[in-house]
Formats: sequence, structure tokens, C-alpha cells
Amino acid sequence: MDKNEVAAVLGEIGTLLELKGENPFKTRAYHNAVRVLEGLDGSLEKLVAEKRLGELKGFGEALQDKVTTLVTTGRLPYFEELKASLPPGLPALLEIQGLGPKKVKKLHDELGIDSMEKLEAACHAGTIAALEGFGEKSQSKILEAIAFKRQFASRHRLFDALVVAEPILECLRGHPDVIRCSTAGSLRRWKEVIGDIDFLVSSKNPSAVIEDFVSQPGIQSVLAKGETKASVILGAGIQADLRVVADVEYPFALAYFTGSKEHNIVMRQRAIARGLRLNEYGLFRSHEETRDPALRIPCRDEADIFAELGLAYVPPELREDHGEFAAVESGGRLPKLIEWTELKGSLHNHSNWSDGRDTLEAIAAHAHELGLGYWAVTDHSRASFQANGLDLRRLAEQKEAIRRVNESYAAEGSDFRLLTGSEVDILKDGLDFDDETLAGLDVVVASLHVPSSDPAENTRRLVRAAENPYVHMLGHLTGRLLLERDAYKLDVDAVVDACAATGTWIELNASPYRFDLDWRLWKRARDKGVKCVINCDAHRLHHFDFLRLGAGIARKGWLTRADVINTLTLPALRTELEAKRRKG
Ligand code: DGT
Ligand code: CA
Ligand code: CA
Ligand code: ZN
Repeated sequence: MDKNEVAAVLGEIGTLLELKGENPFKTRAYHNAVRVLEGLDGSLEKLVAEKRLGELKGFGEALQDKVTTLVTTGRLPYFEELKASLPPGLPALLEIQGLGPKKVKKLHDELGIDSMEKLEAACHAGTIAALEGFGEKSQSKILEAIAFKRQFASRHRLFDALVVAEPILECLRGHPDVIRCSTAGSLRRWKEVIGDIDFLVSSKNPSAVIEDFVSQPGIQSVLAKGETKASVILGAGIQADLRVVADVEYPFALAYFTGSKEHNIVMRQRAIARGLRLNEYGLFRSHEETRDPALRIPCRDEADIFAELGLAYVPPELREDHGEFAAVESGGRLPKLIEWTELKGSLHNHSNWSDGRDTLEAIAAHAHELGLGYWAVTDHSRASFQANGLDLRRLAEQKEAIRRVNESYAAEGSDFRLLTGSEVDILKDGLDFDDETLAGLDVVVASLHVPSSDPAENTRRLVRAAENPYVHMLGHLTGRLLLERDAYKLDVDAVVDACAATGTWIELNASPYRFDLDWRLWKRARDKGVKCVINCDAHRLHHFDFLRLGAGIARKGWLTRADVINTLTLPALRTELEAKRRKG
């Protein structure tokens, strides 16, 4: 286990102990340990190997033992026993606004409440209002909070779903009874927000696969279990459906359950137009609905199905009926979509100089280790004081610090470089830094963090930022936070036009909370000549992984390698970074 995983387990232990009503010193020790680990610069593994955990603040012997076990074995029996000793639904109650560990414990001890459903029923029965320390008002607040949670409970950000789906897929892949398997549905199509996770498996022994699927660790509840399908609620509160089919049916089932519904409808129509029938069981030589194996046209994979219908293969990301059919019929080809491994770095990121967690040295080392060519440090500008934005003096110091880091790479003969930069705030009347300051930076991202309520005003500010010759790109253009906050009101088309006219790039912010600009808008922006930059907006080292997410969203937006600036090597990138300034 790495540092972050260990910290997550310790945090959970702290919470579970609180739910048990353990003494506050003990629980606080765990929460403190989380902070210490989060702030730790070096390798935790190394500290463990050298038996130096005791040097960390507040790490007594018991804690050292537990961390050592976690790091070396990846498991901690103490944690598993602790989890098993509490009702599984209890931690979820903590997510209800206004309920802390003390209150949840009281609800459990006095009323036997161990799930959202029981809590809701108790509210309706008026039992919560009568409970000491709660009252009428907090009872109605709890009901409101439950309703709020429900509204979002069935929608999840892509990353949260991937994190739980990928290990399950790996398990299925290793199962002796599984022939082929895949995710399907909106997850496979890389939608930014998904309802439930879909898995598809082909097997000669469905019941063995289903049994193992519903009995995997960490499942909250089993919603349904049949001979060839099952539905469960995973630990993260996300529903997952599994379907098991015979291997001859697998390509057809995969195409069907990948969707989208809109895409499937057109596929079925094309089949009908050819005197065929397409459904989840096959493509049949038939004018009626059927699943007669004798009529099935054999297809080894999805590409065969597309070919039978006179189409080139359409990757899952494009199956939204957003123009893919027009592109691939009558011998047409899709553009070769970008691959995330073609990305050479990210041009909008933060360090511990503003609101990021890591040092310049750690950031450079991580990017270098991932085989990237460059990484821009674009910390916040001074107006973002809540994010510890840099003033002119600190910006100058940071440039110097970055120069020193780069010298050490040059000395080792490495071509890797950090790039200097700023995520400069777009203020009411101009940018937070003057042109001269911006001209001294490698990379300038301009972002609107405090929008106006007037859409025309927002549009005007962004257009002006694009017109500045020292601004390379606009960051998270619409400001949306998925499942949390809508985009601010503005005329996106007008801003895209301004970017096209001035040669300003637009960021595809790859944070799973943002994915901003939305994938639906990229085809049009690209056709107007606007280049995309896929940026991690990293505040932590593990945010570097967002490159893969962002590239998937760019694929969904039909973008190719040539459309994305940060596929360029460093020398080619430097030329492009200079281009707008020369024109301006
Ligand atoms: P989600 O889960 O809401 O994010 O979206 P999907 O697309 O994953 O939808 P889901 O899980 O309900 O079903 C998976 C796929 O199965 C869906 O993309 C297309 C296919 N499918 C399900 N129901 C129907 C249907 O009534 N008609 C057609 N043509 N396809 C369907
Ligand atoms: Ca789904
Ligand atoms: Ca589903
Ligand atoms: Zn920002």
C-alpha cells in the first residue's frame, strides 16, 4: 500500500472508533496520523524499511505496527475486525449533513438505527424529535438531507465509478469460468457522470461467476440475483449490474449493453433496412424478432457487427448518435482519436506554493518518473488569496526555484523540464498580473474564478482575456463542478470564437469534477480551429492520473492527436508557446 492508501485506512479507523464511542485521544491519534502522512515528503516504504516510523509526530508503537503491516502486507486484520464489528450501513449515515459520529452512535444505541431507510422511517414516526439532543428541527433537517442525498445518490462521477469498477473487472478477468469480460454502459462510453456500472461476461458456468460476484468483499447489498444476471450495491454506494452470456452472444450483448440507447436504435434500424434483426442475442437473418441460433450471423467481435451493417468500427466513446453514423457509412472512416499515452505533460497544475500539496522537486520527480517531457507549474495569482495565490515577489522566487530544479535535470542529461507559469485570475477589469509579468513566464492560463451574475459580463471578461497576447489558454472555461455546481452563465460560442480569432487555446480540464470544456462542444470548437490542452489541474501527485481521464473525454469530443497541444514534444511546444506572443 502506498502513502495515500494507508492514510485512507487510518482515517477510516479513526471514524469507526468514533462510531464505537472510543476515547477521543485514541481517535484523534488516527486523524492526526492522516495529516502527518499527507504532509510526508519522502517515501513511506523507505521509513518502514528503515524502521524509522517513530520519527513521525504522534506515531506511537501501536500505530507504527499497524502502518508497517499495511505497507508490507496491504491488509490490516485489526481494521477488518473493526469494520465487521459495526453494522455496515452505519458509516454511510455520517454523510448526512449534521450527523457526526456522536449522534450516529446515539441513534444506533438508543433506536437501533443502522441504515438510511431506518433513519428515514424513524423521522416519519417522530421518534427522532423525541430523542434527547435532537428535537423537531433537527428531525426535519435530517429528512431534508436524506432527500438531497437521494437526488444525487443515483448519479456518480466517472472517476468514482472507475475506481471501484476496474478492480472488479480485473477479478472477473482472472476468474477461471470467465471467457471474455468488459465493462459496458455509460462507463465504457466514458460519460462524465454515470448512473450504474455495467459488467458483461461470457462463460459456460454463469452460476459460478454470479456467486463470486455477489459475494465479493465490500458489497453493501445484493439487489437481485438470477441465473444469468445480478445487481449489487457496491461499498461506494454505486449500483453494479452483471450479465453473463454464452460466448457466441458476447459481441452482440457487448454492443447492446454499451449503448447508448440512441446509438442502438440507429443500429437496429440499419439492420432492419437490410432485412436483418439486431438485438442483445445476435444479428439474425430474419424479418421478425428472434433469437434462433440457426439464423444468427456469426460475429467474432463488435467490429464484425459493424462490418455486417456496412460500417467501420465505432469506439465506445463515440456511440452517442452524435454524428458517428454519417462518418462511418459508405466507406467513411473516423479520425484516429487521441490516446492518453500520446500526452507529454500538463500545462495547468499547482504546487505547495499555492494550494497544491507537493513541492516542486516532488512534482518534477513524479512527472519525470511517469516518462513525461514537461510539467507546467501554474500556481494561483495574488487575487486568489484563499488559495494562497502568489504575489510578484513569490512568483519571482518560484521562477528561480524552478530554474534550479531544471538545472539538476539538465546536469543529469535529462530533457525533462518544469515550465514556469501562472493560473492568472481574470478580474472584473483585466488580469491579475500585468503583461510584463506574464511575458516572463513560460505558460499562462487565465481563469475566471469569481464570475459575475451577468452572462454578458462573464463573456466580455473571457473574451478580453483571450485577446491578451500573453494568455496561452483559458482554464476551466465554464466553471462547472459536476454534480455540485452548474456552469456559470455565459455565451460559450462567443468565447470560442474569440479564441479561434486570437489563437488562444482552450483547456480541457481533466479533473473528474470538471471535464470542462464539455465534450459535446469540442467538435465545433475544433472545426473553428481552436486547439485543446488536456490539463490535470493537479493539486496532488495522484492527480497526474487525470491525463487518462481527460484523454477519454477528448476522444468523446472527437479530438485527435493533432488537435491537442500537449501531445507536442517540448521543443515543438516552446515554438507554439511563442507563436501568439509574436503575432500579438
Ligand atoms: P447510466 O447507467 O444511466 O449512466 O446509462 P447506461 O447507458 O449505462 O444505461 P443502462 O445502465 O440503463 O443500460 C446499459 C445499456 O443497455 C444502455 O446504454 C443501452 C442498453 N439498453 C438498456 N435499456 C435499453 C432499451 O430499452 N433500449 C435499448 N435500445 N437499449 C437499452
Ligand atoms: Ca449503466
Ligand atoms: Ca445498468
Ligand atoms: Zn482554477
